Amino acid sequence: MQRTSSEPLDLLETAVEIARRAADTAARMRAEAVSSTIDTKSTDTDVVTAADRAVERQIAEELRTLRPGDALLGEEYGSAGEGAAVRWIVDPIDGTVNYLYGLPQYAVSIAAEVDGVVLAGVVRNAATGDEWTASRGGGAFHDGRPIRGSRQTVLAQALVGTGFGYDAARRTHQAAVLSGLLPHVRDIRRFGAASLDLCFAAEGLIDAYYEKGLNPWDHAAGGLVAREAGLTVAGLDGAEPGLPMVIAAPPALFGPLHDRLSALDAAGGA
Ligand code: LIP
Repeated sequence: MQRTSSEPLDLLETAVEIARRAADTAARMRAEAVSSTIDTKSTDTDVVTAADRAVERQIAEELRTLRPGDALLGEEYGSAGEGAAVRWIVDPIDGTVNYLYGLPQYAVSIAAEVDGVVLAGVVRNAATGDEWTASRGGGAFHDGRPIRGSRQTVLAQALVGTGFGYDAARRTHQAAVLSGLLPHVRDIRRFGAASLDLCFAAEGLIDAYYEKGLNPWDHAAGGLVAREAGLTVAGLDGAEPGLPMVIAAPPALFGPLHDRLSALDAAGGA
């Protein structure tokens, strides 16, 4: 039965159904790969790439069946169906290094955008089953429980999440930014999956999060969860969150963190 609604809760229902099946596939493939890698000596990277691609194909096929007129932007296969009002933004496995190592911090992230505005999003930890959801104007939830971000107001007492790119030149600059920020916050946490980092900030498990170099599929769903939990989610100098910078923080912390990151040229470098 094809679906055409662009109502946030209807979009969320579809995203959640698909994300749950996709997360099961990711978990199953990892379990199978652990045994097969030992038997076939295929490379770890092949294992991760195979799972990434298989999960995105599954998501894309289910979306084509349920919502044939919609567009899709996925990490592995890029864009399809340009120009449609509804676009699905998909990261099949966010936290691929964690997936490779078996660290239980990797997620399926699916967001639904209508006319350029994200209206629904789900982030499902494929290792633990933890699931964060949000719909625009409808609040943010962890396993169905309403969540709100941190009430921390002092940057020096803030636990701040971040992440680093893969490119050595970019990591050099990110390390310099980190060393400039570290003396001014309580501490730093690096979990390895942006979508989950944003959900942790939405729940107050960390006080704030920032990262340079995120693609739309990394932050579309988690960014809505954070926004609906009361956080400010933006780039530097009033920009939308995007490749140069994503900052997610409670309003009282956003300014001090933003200004510190701006002074450190956090959006600069490679
Ligand atoms: C990851 C991001 C994370 C970043 C990692 C990596 P991937 O995405 O979610 O925030 O710090 O370097 O880019 O590559 O695992 O899908």
